[in-house]
Amino acid sequence: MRLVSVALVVSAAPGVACSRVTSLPAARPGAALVAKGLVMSDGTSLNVACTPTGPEQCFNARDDNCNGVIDEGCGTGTGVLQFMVAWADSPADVDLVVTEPGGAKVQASSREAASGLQLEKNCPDDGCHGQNVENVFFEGNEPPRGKYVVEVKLVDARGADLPVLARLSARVGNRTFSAELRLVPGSSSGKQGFTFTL
Ligand SMILES: [Ca+2]
Ligand SMILES: [Ca+2]
Repeated sequence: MRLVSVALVVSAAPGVACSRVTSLPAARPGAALVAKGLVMSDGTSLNVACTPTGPEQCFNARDDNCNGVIDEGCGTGTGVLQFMVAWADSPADVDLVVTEPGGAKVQASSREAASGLQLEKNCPDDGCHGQNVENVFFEGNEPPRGKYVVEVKLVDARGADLPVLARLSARVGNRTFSAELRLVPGSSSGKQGFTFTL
């Protein structure tokens, strides 16, 4: 009862411009987007619990501050869908390949799909200065619905220590999740990732 009476006093106080509030704030873009039927590749576990570790760090494919955005403030494109792999300063050639519901693949050899899903960078060949990341994101608010396949491939170890350690993160709507990958050459261990339905 006491809390209620305090609230009434505040709202009736002179100078409080209640009339300025004309509508409720809009929901964050992508609030309704949820990854359903998430399946990881064998031997890879998914981390869905975000633990804040401090300010956002760049080029680590981690939502360090747990605000639902991966590597924000780093000049990295983001949107209601974002997939990012980071493998530090390894010389290895690692590729991120995202197949969207219509079957179009976004990857180093075809960096943009008709939907607007796009790959930002091909590392290490684009000159990544020891901060290898590849980032695929969707800029609008209505990505194609259906099944997505997100794969990380070790294309060529190029003399790197094995396994190549990489982190794959995803943002779907307002949630992020991630997985630690250990990539070694070979048909199954050289390709890891997940599928989900939007
Ligand atoms: Ca963040
Ligand atoms: Ca980060």
